[in-house]
Amino acid sequence: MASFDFVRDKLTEWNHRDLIQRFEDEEIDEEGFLSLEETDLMKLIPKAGPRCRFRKKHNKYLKKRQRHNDDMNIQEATSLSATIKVSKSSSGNVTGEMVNQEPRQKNILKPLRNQPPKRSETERSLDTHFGTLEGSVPTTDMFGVGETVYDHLVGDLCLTLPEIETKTEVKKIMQRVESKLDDLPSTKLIDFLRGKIQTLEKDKKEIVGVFGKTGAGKSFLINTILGEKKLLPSGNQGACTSVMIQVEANMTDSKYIAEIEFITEKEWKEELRSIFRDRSYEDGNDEDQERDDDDDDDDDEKISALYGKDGRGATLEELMDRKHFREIPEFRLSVKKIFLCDTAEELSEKITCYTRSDTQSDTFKRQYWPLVKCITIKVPNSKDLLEHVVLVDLPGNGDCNKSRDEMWKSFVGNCSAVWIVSDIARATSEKESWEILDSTVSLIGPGGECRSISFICTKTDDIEENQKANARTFILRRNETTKRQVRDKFNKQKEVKKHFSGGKDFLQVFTVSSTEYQKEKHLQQEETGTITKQINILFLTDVSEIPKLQEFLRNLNDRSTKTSDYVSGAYGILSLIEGAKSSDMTDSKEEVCQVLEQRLKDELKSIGQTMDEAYETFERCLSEGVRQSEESCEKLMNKVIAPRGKKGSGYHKVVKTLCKNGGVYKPKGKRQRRREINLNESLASCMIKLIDEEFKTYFPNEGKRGPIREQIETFTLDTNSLVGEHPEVSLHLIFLKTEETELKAKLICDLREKKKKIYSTLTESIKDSMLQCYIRSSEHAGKDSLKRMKDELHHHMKNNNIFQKAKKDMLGGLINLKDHIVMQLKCKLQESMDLSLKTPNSSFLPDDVTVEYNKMKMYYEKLMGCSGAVQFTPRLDLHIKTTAFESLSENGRKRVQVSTSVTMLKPEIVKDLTTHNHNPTYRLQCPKAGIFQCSSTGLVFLMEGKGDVVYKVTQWDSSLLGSRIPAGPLFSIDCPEQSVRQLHLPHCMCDEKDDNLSLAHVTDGNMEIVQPLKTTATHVIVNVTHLSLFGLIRDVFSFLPVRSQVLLFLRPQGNRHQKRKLSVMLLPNNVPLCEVEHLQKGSTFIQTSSNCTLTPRGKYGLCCELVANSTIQPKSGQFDYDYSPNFHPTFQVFLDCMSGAENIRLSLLDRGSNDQRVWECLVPTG
Ligand SMILES: Nc1nc2c(ncn2[C@@H]2O[C@H](COP(=O)(O)OP(=O)(O)OP(=O)(O)O)[C@@H](O)[C@H]2O)c(=O)[nH]1
Ligand SMILES: [Mg+2]
Repeated sequence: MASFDFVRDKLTEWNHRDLIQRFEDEEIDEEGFLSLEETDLMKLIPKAGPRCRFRKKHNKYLKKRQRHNDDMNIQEATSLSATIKVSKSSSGNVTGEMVNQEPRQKNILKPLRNQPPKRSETERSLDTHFGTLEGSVPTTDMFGVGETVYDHLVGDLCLTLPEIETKTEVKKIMQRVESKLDDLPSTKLIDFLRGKIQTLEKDKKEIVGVFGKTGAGKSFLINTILGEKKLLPSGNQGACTSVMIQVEANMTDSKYIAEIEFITEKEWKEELRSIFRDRSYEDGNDEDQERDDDDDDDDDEKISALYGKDGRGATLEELMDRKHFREIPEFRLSVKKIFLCDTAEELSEKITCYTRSDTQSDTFKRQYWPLVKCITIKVPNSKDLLEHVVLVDLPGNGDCNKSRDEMWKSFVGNCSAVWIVSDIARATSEKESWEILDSTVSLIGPGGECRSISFICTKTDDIEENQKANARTFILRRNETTKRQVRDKFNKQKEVKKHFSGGKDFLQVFTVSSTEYQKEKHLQQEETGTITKQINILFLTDVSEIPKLQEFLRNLNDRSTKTSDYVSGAYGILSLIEGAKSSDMTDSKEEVCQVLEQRLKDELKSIGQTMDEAYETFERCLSEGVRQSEESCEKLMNKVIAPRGKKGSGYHKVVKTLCKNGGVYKPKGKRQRRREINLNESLASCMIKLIDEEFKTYFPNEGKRGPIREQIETFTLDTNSLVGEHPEVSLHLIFLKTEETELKAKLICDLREKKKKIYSTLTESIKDSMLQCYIRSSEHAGKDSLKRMKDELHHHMKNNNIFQKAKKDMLGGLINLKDHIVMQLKCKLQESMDLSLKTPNSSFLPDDVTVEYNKMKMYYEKLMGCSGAVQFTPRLDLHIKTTAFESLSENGRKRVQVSTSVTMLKPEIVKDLTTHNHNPTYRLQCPKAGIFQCSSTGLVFLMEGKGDVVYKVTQWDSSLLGSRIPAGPLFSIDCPEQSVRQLHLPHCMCDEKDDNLSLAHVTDGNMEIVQPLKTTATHVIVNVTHLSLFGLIRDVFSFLPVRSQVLLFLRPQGNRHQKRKLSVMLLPNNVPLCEVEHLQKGSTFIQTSSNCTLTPRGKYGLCCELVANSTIQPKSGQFDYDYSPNFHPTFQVFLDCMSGAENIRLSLLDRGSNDQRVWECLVPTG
């Protein structure tokens, strides 16, 4: 009972008393209340408004509760460890005290047990390094340098989990930070931080529009790609999808969800009225009319679907009677109807009457599709393909219903990719597919954002009886021929070619058989033998390219980029918080601010110039356009209102409807052949033609980026360049860098949206200028009304400077675009500079976020790849800022104090000393005393003053080594200024407690063994007095696993028929990448998540998927664990370049452990 009270209290407190009964009916007690999920909320609170309000309060409450639990843990843990420490120091024996702490310990463990049972490897691994987020803070060591922390940050590259998990982990971190912000009072900085965290999640989805003639197999294709036997209703003869359906991933739980959005009651009434009006034309109420039979079919289909026989002869009022909509109260209430199901089949059945028109059904069952605006289907377990992608089944060619038509156009204009589906037997002969392309090209091209078009030829399995004996050969041959024919035909489409540059991958042709694929998949699930499986897969990829379409979606989904964007933004936010705490370097801040403000000004000037050039170019084209349009305006108009072949009188209705509808006549029905008649577009066509070429140059969707986008991409305040000189504000600079990146990405999206609007300005402006005249014209009735309408239109068009105005409006759009880009860069970056560099130290900052910062930084570096890492300063515990040591100088002993933060620097490669048969020589310019790390080799130098460190990798001398073996490269190091005080050499051991590791110091042909000062998780540290050759060695060979890397190099394709060669190298993690790259000149290094853990002298195998004809040699290779100067590939993969796969999936299998997968990644080979 008490737990229902809790629910009642909460609902009352949150002003949701009306829900109490509903919650009680569903028997939601306290536990249920606390674990409510989105799908439950949809069921419990169907209306979006109250649901949103409830969700907000519910989330806030859960966060608060979670935080409270965490804080309790921290308090408990802190007090426990404090007690243990005290007892340890006083008695030297902790046992007795620990026993007394038992009840406390239980208290700590309890909430922890309530956490999700399965914590990821990454999280566990991070926790061992940093302590859990529940409170432990990184410790510093006896030097006060805090190596423990930074070494993990810089060196822990052995995490092998995919980026997908990273996002979940970093989201959790940011939720925690957000909840820390929740309780703080509102200040400019706090509000800014809150806003930033919220916008991290915002993500624009990529839309794939699936077009095609009815019956082509679109719905079945979508089902097959998603691995669902039945999801979108498909199949029956005579039944077809009649509404737009968007399919996306259900990211929250395992339910199949459908959200049905209806048109409004008013809109349906309007549609019925228009059907009635059309019928009255038929009855001869007006002087002249022409009626297309197809219109009647479509209208009748809608009426009989919804009303059955009752619809015949009924009046408008009767049809609007609410009794017809009793089963769908959501329609009347203008809310979405939601279905939640456990299986796809169940959902499919439920939504059929909302999606399909079934003309062949014998018995009447009310169908509601005429009332549906759009359906959204959410599919569980489809993150891989659909997390950032939406597939939209787009039947027909727009709609006569205004709101549906607007939605249809908006989908089409937002498509990143267009799929045109057609039956393979008619792919080139059938007009429909090509007409779809023709009629949508300006919407998807200059007026949209389509980057690729795919022709998908379905039903490849569908063959004649006499071809069955040689089915496979016939199918393969027909696939090939059709692909060629489609490409040839596409290349002849002038209109399409005009709008796209048509790069290499712009048009793709796929041949698929959904039926065969489903059959084979089903078979595979039943078969267990691997041999059968392989044969089937081969068969499938040849005959049905469904896997290629899945790969297409996977690439578009691009989860890793989205994760990187999220992590980069989150890292910036945490850097700002961390940076805001340290306020005592006002001089530096001021200096940096001045430099950045000047750079911002210069960069903006150059963007402004490019935009002005664009303006001038369009000005010229449009002026010519106005001249030509004014000359030929009558012709342009007559093309639409008096077309050849149409009888003047018979065309009366079209012109009248067109005037009533703002210049547009949309034929009714779903038939793809019916093209919209648009007078505004026709009037603008002359101007559009003249700007088309320039528009493609300045705002291309694919291929080149265009000058404006290039300017945005190259814009930079170059904050990295200031880190060396001002390391104390490096956090502020990191924040500014991530802000800049984020803003640029946003501006590129804005550019895309705004260019679509600019393109439609000409037509829109003309529509605007003609609007009053359309209304007047539509009022003409009776005898000669068509002539009077035409005269009215002609007269208005000639006397109102409509073309001049269109030109002005379009140029206005360009000015607006320039202002937007310049102002956004100026204001947003200035705001970021003010917040990070000009805000006085704030006491209102969340509790310490150092742990979160360090974790995020690690993710950031891991995702961005080490070789491309920007200079950075790992953040140590804020309380420890400097470390001191004694230095001997000319003036005697001197105490030197350096910052504990490590500055990552990119070394310069000394060209004179690096010829092609020599290893690279690096020079690291350390500007002052401090700790500096080389981003290429991982070496760390503690400098007692300014100095250039010059170093290279050299060959081990086996006669000096004797029985010892190298455990790292041998570095020859020099520093003319003699200012290196300490050297940290990177190792690759998984366990730093391995005491077989020591350091060899080679001078003048003698090798001295130096015992390390300390070994951290990633480095071996030694004090140095003089420099020469240094390298890590081991006393005995060890078979313990080591942190390793898989490096990939692709040798470019010589000619089209040659196979490409991918070299796969297995190396210890402390071999510098540049050394290997240097030896692999002529090949391209492919950056992937290369880290893994391998066993020295272990046997491994390589597996290559997603490309049909690849060969790998050898079948098994050994991980050598050596540091000889020549690094040879362990495996070579010969790729068939004709197979067309853009990505391949590589996996490394441990032969000694049942072929367990120890590393895998998706490799782009395009
Ligand atoms: N043999 C064969 N039949 C297929 C294949 N794909 C689809 N079909 C059949 O083609 C018919 C139409 O498929 P749908 O997926 O409903 O077609 P659609 O393009 O969605 O049609 P509309 O909804 O009317 O626009 C169904 O009977 C399917 O079973 C295929 O690859 N092979
Ligand atoms: Mg369909």
